[in-house]
Amino acid sequence: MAENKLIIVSTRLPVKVSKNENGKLEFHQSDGGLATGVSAVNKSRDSVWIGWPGIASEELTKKDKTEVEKELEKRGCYPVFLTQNQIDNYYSGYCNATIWPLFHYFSNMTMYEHEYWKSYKEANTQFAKIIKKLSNDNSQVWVHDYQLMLVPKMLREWNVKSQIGYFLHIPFPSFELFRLLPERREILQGLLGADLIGFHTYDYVRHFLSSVSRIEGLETNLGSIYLRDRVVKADAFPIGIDYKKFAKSSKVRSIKKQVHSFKLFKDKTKVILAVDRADYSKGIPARLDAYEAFLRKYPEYKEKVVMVLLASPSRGDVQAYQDLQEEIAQKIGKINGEFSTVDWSPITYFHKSLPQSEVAALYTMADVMLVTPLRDGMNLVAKEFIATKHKKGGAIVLSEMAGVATELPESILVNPNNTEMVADGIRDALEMPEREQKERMRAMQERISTYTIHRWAEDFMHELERTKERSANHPKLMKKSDTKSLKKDYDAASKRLILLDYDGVLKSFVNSPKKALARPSGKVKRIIKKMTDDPKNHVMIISGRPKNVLESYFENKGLGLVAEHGGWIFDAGSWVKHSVNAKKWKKPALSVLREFVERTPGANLEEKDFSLVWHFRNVSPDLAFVRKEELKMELRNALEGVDVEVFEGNKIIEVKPRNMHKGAIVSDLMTQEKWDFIMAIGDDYTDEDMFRVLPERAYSIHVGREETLARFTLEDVSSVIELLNSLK
Ligand code: ADQ
Repeated sequence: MAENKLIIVSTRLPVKVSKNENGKLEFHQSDGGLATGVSAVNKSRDSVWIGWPGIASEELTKKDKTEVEKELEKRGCYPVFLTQNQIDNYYSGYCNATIWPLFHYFSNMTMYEHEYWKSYKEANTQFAKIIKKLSNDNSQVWVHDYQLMLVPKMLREWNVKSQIGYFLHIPFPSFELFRLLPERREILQGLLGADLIGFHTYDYVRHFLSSVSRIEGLETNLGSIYLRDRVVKADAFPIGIDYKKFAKSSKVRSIKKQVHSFKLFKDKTKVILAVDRADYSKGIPARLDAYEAFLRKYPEYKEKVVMVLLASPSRGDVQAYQDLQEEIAQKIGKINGEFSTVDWSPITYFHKSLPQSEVAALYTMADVMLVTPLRDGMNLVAKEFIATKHKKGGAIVLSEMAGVATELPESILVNPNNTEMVADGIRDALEMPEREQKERMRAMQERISTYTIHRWAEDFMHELERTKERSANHPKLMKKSDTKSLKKDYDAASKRLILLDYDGVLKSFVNSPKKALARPSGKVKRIIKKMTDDPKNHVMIISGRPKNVLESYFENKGLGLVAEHGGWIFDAGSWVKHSVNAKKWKKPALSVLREFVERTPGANLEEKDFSLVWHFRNVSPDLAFVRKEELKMELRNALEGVDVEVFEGNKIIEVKPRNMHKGAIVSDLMTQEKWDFIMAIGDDYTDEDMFRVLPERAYSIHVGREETLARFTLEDVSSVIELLNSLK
C-alpha cells in the first residue's frame, strides 16, 4: 500500500455497471469532469475511488459481485453495493427529495420522511466502512457532495487518522432555509468531521458558517471554525472545466462533422442553445416562458431564430421530475403549436443525453447560450460553452442564481424569475456586435482557462494538506516528553499545588441553557478525591461558578474551592467572603442589564454575589453582535468612576470588581507556601489571569486551541482527565 494514498469518495463511481439481456456484466467508463480533475492530482501516487456502481445489489449474484469487485479494482475503483430499498430511500429519497430541493431553495417540494433519513445514515455508514478499510494514517480522503455529508464525522469517530476533505457541489442555503431540516445538527456535525470543507462560492461559505454559529453555537473567524480539539477550515473553490479540451472542439474532426450535420437548421437561423439535466432547479419552464415572451415582444425574430433545447433525462423515479417532464413537453407543444410556420419551428427539443462530442458540436454552432437556472451550485455548461468559443464570438445569457455568475460578470446577467428581463436578454445577446461579443468572451476565457478543473483539484488538495498541518503543529501541544517530565517532577515533589478550572477542564461545555446542570462525572469525582487524599497535594477548584454550585459538586473535605473568580474561598474547612462591597455598583448595573434582557430575545441574566453576567449564547448572532457592544458602552457609562470591570467572555458579558480575579487568588497562594510543584489547568480568558502570575517553572496548561499564556496546551477534557488519572 503506497504511503500517501488518495481516496476519492462519491456516491457514483466513474464506472457504471449494468447487465445485458444475456445476464452478462458490462462496464461503462464515464468521463466526468471530476475524474479529469482528480487525475491531475493523483498522477504521482496511488489513488482509489469508492462509490456505488449504479446497479441494485439484488440484481447481482454473489459471483457477480466478486466479478464486479475484481473488474473495478483493475480500474482503481471499489464498490459500495446499495440495495433497491437504499436506492429508493437514500438516493431518490433523502438525497434527491429532501436535500436537493431544500438546498436549491425549493422548500415546498422538500419531503421529510423518517425512513429516508434512516437509510441516509445507513448508506453513509457503508461508505465510511469501506473508506476506513482502505485508508491509512497518511492517506487523504476526499469526500464529494450532498449524498455523503455524515461520512467525515463517522471517520473521525472511528479514529481514522487520514486528512479528510469534503466538497459540496450544490449550494449551501441560507440559515433560514437550512434550519428547516429536521436533521440540521447531525448534518452540520457530520460535515465538521472534515479538516477542510469546500464550496463553489464564498456566499455558500458564509451561509454555512452562519448555520454553524447559529445552530451549533461555535466560534468562527475568517472561515476557520474552532472546535474544542481542532480547527476546521471552510473555503471557496470554484470548480473549473478541462478548458483545453473544449477550446479545441471546433478543430476536432468528429465534432466538425457533427456541426455539419446540424447545419440543417443553422443556415438561415440563429441558434439559441440551452443544455441541462432535466431538473426543476435548472428553470426550464421559466426559460420557455421567457422565450415565448421574446417571440411576442420581438416578432421580427420569427423564422430567424431557433431554440435548441437539450435536456438529459434525470431522476425519473422521483415524482417531481416526472411532473417537470410533462410541464416542459406541454410548454414546448404550446409554443411550437402557436408560432410554427410551414418550414420553421421555434423549438427543437432533445430529451436525451448526447455524447460529449455532440454537445460540444452544439456549443460550437450556437450563437447564444441560455443558462437560466433558478438555483445552481456552479453550472459547468456556461463554462464549457465559453471555452468552445475560444477566439470566436458568441453571447451568453446567464442567471444570477448560478454560482458561476460571480466568475462571469461579462455575460448578460438576468434574474430567471423575471420573464421580461430574460426575453430582453435574449434580444440583447442576438444584437450584440461581434467585436463586443469577442471582447466579453476573451475576458471570461482568460479567467476560466486559468482556474481549470486541474487547478481546482490541486488547490483543494494543497489546502487540505495545509489545514491538517496547521491543526497538528500547534506549538504548545503537550508532547509525550512533556508529560513525562511533569510526572517526574510531580513524583519528586512533596508540596504540590494543583489548580483546576471546572467548566471546559473537568467537564465539557454543554451548549444548552441546561448547562448549569452539567455535573462532574463519577470518574472525575474519583480522580479529584484520590488527588485530594494525598497529603502532599493541595488541590483547588478555581471557577467563576457560584459557591453553592461548587459545594454541591464536590464534597471532599480537603479540597479547596474558589467560587466567583475569588469572591468566595473555601479553604481549611469554611467559606471566606471577599471584603469588597458589591452593593454599591450592583443597582445601576442591574437596571441596565435588565433592560438589555428585555430588549434581547434569548438573553438572560445571572446574578451572583460578586458579579452580574449577561448570557447571550441563545441570542441570534447578528443581534448579539449589536446588543453586546451597546451593552458594554451603557454599562461603562453607568459605572463610570466605580472600580469594576466590564468584560466579554465566552458568550457572556460580565461585570465584576476589578481586583477580583483568579490571578489575585493565585498570587496569594504563591506567598502562603513554598510549593515545589505547581500545576494549573484552565480553558478560558479568566484562566489567563492565573497563568500570568504563575512562576515560570509551573506547569500551566490551557485546554483548547486558542492563543494562551500557558506553557502547554491539551486538546480536550478527556486529555485532562487522562493526565490527572496518570498521576500517582
Ligand atoms: P449538474 O447539476 O449536473 O452538476 P452542470 O454543472 O451544468 O450541472 O453539469 C452538467 C454536465 O452534464 C455538463 O458537463 C454538461 O455538458 C453535461 N450535460 C448536461 N446535459 C447534457 C445532455 N443532455 N447530454 C450530455 N451531456 C449533458 C452539479 C451541480 C452544479 C455543479 C456541478 C459540478 O448541480 O451546480 O456545477 O455539479 O460541481
